[in-house]
Amino acid sequence: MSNHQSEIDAFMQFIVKKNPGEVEYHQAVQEVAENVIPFISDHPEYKKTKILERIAEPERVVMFRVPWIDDKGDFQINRGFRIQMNSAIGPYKGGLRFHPSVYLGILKFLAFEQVFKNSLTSLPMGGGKGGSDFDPKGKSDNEVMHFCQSFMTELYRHIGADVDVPAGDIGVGGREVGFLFGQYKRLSNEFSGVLTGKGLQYGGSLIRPEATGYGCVYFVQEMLATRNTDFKNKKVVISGSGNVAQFAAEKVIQLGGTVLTMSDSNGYILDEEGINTEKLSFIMDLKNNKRGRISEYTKKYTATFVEGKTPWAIKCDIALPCATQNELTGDDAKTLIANGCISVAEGANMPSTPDAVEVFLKTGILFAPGKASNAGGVAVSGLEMSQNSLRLSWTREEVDLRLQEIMKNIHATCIKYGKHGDKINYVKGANIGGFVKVADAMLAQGHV
Ligand code: NDP
Ligand code: 2IT
Repeated sequence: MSNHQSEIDAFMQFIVKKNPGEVEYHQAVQEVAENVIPFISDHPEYKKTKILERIAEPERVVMFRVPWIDDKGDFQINRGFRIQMNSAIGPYKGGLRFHPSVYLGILKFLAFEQVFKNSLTSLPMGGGKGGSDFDPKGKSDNEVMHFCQSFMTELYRHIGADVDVPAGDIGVGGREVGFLFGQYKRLSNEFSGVLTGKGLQYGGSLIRPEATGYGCVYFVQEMLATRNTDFKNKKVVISGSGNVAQFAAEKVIQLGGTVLTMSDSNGYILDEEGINTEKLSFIMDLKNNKRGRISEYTKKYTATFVEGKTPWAIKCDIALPCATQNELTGDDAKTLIANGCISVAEGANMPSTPDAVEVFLKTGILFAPGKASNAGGVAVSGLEMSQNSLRLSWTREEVDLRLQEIMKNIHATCIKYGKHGDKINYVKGANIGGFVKVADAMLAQGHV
């Protein structure tokens, strides 16, 4: 146990009391506090000015009613949110999540993580997150559009290209960003880079759809290189089948790995032969256009569908959780290790429970926390903002190279702050590496 434990406990009591019931938020803050509080003890300037306490209090939280009418003509009311967490190093930046589980605690955890993640990218972006308890599943395009228009009718007054720049997350992809952008433009009479993840025809960046998944795999490449190995012939287990999972799978296949599984909230498919490029395009069409279920894969290809389970019991070399928070437990972590897994990188935000993280850190496998390994998405969002400001579009190759460079730099930052002897604690490295820049900016800006 760290000799700072009583300080960490006291800090967490303060956080729990101030944010009652927001368990995911407590979890995200605790993980950072465990690394940052011992670090702060050697930096009295951060302690005296209560930087961590300030970082854990959102600068602003907006909550609003989102009324809309469904295809049957019935009234629907959802709740909308935007958490403007920290603007010390740039405009608030972070995605929007549309999922029935959304409430303040989930968005505050995501906004808090985003502050550190965005800092790690080395681009000038503060942290934010938003969304709604709206469930896009089973809704028509028309209903999704009406919802997005109503959501933006309130949100537009709180955002702006130099103020707060939302993007996608769970349940928010190209279709939703398009509807949101259209409504922002109508209301503000302005065509600006106010959202990222836009379509290529209206200011989007090449490689933004691929960026989170590709970035995650680039990060694993860096970690594997520290052990003189790579993706060739590695068995890879992936959860999720949305944006992040799809492009993580694509990059793994390109690098010679074998993708054994993908999943959705109903269960996972196991394809012992490996999901190849052709099979992956079937999944992309199934998920992005037909909006079907992953179980439908077994109608077309030889594979097993395992209902109601996550894929962590499948023997693999590398695991990439790319679905949602707390999808990989301590027991799953033990199973992965027992099966010989050498690396786990989080494509999702906080997919590993604290118990799982503890197992990974104890056994010393190559474990990358989401704020480092999934930062590629927001990094290319930052590049989309730059291109919008310049009124230019960079080529695929140029954006991809910049993304690779950024993931390498994040890996180097994790080493700088997380190396102990021949071991690298990427969790500590990412937390402290992300903290320092934000803390120094806050110090410089005075009592804000
Ligand atoms: P998508 O909506 O495209 O896909 C989400 C996937 O996760 C779907 O397969 C979905 O299944 C599954 N999923 C969602 N919720 C649950 C749940 N409660 N239990 C089990 N499975 C679930 O989202 P993304 O791919 O964009 O996001 C995935 C993760 O990556 C999230 O944690 C997100 O915060 C994170 N992330 C995303 C970034 C981005 O650029 N998009 C950037 C960085 C992180 P189903 O269809 O059944 O709901
Ligand atoms: O969690 C994340 O980093 C995202 N959902 C992407 C945010 C963004 O602004 O691109």
